Amino acid sequence: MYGSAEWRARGPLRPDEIVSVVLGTAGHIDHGKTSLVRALTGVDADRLKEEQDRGMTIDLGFAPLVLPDGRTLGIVDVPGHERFVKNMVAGATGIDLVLLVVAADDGVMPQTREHLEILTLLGLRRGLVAITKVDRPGVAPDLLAALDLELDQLLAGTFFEGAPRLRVSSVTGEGVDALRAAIAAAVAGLGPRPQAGPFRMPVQRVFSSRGFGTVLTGIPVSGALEPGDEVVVHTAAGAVLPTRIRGLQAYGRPVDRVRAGHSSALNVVDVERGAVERGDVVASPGVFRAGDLWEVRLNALGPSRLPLRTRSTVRVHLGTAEVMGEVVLLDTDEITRGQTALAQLRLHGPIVAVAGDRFVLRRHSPVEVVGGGVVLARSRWRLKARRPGVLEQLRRREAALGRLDDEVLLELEASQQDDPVATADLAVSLGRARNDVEGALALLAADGRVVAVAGRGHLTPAAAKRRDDAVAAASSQVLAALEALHAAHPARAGFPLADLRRALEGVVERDVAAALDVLARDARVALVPGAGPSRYALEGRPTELPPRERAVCAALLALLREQPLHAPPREQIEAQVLQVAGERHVAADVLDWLVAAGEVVDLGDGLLVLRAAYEQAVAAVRARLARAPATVSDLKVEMGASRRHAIAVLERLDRLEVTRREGDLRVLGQGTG
Ligand SMILES: Nc1nc2c(ncn2[C@@H]2O[C@H](COP(=O)(O)OP(=O)(O)OP(=O)(O)O)[C@@H](O)[C@H]2O)c(=O)[nH]1
Ligand SMILES: [Mg+2]
Repeated sequence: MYGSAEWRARGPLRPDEIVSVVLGTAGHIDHGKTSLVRALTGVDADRLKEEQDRGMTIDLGFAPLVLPDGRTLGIVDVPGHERFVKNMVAGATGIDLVLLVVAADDGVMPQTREHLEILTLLGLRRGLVAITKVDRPGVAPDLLAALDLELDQLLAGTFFEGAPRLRVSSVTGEGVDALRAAIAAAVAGLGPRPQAGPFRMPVQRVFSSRGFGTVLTGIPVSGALEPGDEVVVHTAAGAVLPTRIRGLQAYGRPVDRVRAGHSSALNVVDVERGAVERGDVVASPGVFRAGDLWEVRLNALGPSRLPLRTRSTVRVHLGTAEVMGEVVLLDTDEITRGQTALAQLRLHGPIVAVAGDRFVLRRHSPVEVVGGGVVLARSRWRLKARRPGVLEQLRRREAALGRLDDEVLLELEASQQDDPVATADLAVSLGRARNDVEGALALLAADGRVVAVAGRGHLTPAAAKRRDDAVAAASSQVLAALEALHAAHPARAGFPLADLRRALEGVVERDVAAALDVLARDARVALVPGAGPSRYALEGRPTELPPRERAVCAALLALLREQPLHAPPREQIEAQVLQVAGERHVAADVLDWLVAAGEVVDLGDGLLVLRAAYEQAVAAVRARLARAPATVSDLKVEMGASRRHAIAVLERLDRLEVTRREGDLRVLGQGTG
């Protein structure tokens, strides 16, 4: 039926026709999982030729189960063979309900236990037990009674304790309808899976479909998608491939929406089939950042009696990804079955994870499940063991799991900088939706647990205090530095930031910037207007020049007056007053001051002229040109200027549109200068 023309001909599946829960099988090899899925659904989930030839499941299989109420439930069928535990873990990701299969004639076997442990580590909460092959000769009532006892023991204390237990035969069909009804009841008890948050789907399978391109399948763990939505694929190599949803399918039929808990197939554009593999993650853009260092709570579990030592090499299964890495225990050196530890996973490749995600660890050699746990946070760096501060931080992260406001607060604390953290960055660090983080921040700010800095982000109150103190200290230093600069250069109107920075070596740059902002706002520092870079000055300083500068000023004016439009260039003028000035920069400062005060006009190119002489020259040019156009040589004579000065004056007048060039001649322009 599934995949058949008849099934597809039923047309699009409406969202309310799909149960947002996926059921996964579990159990030892050959115990009848795939046969039972076929008895329930009519679908052979062993789709690979090799699987059919060998009569054994290798990779994940998928089948839709139509429940008595007409709704469709997704089933993921997993392999029982111990060599394919990796595929089993990938299949168990995203499921909400487990069908544990135990063959009546074989009883509890190693992968019955191992799968149970993996499911427990992954945080599964609900299951059913199917005792298969009850039609087999030799399956007598006393054998079944013994198996029941064995199962009671195995399942006591696990999430299977008290779970429905049904005896079935996939050969005769005995018990299959009752099992279907029990599954429907369990689904009803679970309720729909929440679909809040950003979209995230670990990829289970990649294939290309003719005419459609690349299709990625999996069970979304959060969020929802519609055709046309933009998503990214985070790959094992750390790439982030942008793409868009062309179409969506569930169980081989088109749907107009997929959501958390639907076994989904995403048809994506512009992504090669070979570019994506199982373990990659499809996600809302800009929400998640892959990482290779993760802080975790670790629980040792599994068949092994061997301890798990710190710095062991492990395989980490998270989502559908499997990545090698090292586990560093932080509060102890080793743990054995039943024990727990705080740890850091140092992976050999990046994965996408979010606090609260479950994972399974397998030992590198011998390959066996040794434990698993919960992700607490992404780490910024390698953590050292037995650091009380680190352990305290991790315990607080653990307590904050599932409470977004606490997660946000801890992330702000962990940012360990006294600069505000932008909301977008916080959301990405946490892998949470921006809206949700904004909501949490608003509540935290209202309670005074964070401080908002308009337009920049948020700080913890402690960081805000440190920040205020640092800015206050920087402010005093800025004022002192400006005081000193003004004393050294009384004729200068202000000082560019570069001068201030030089005077404030050792003070953090961003504190200087913040201090200048505050001082300007409080009208204690002024920004001096003028061309070039901004210059800063102390507000309300007397504008009068001190005696030495006044003397220099008089000397300069006298020099300029002597030969108004024939004066030597600036450097020579400065040199000529050096005796009065004492230092070269004093003459330069005073000249700048005269220019700023408007008493001297800077013609550029080092040419200076007294304002009065400049204005006389301009008047002479205007009068001459009012009669007729004239050459530079004519105008030079009219102005009584050197050729250099005459050209400089005329170029300035051209810019002001008082004059205009026409070939070799100047004519009067429109400007009033
Ligand atoms: N008599 C009888 N045989 C069964 C029943 N269920 C399964 N079998 C047989 O048991 C063998 C294994 O069945 P599968 O369904 O492939 O077992 P599985 O659990 O899927 O195996 P793996 O996927 O490899 O772990 C097959 O030969 C089936 O025909 C049953 O209820 N009665
Ligand atoms: Mg199978």
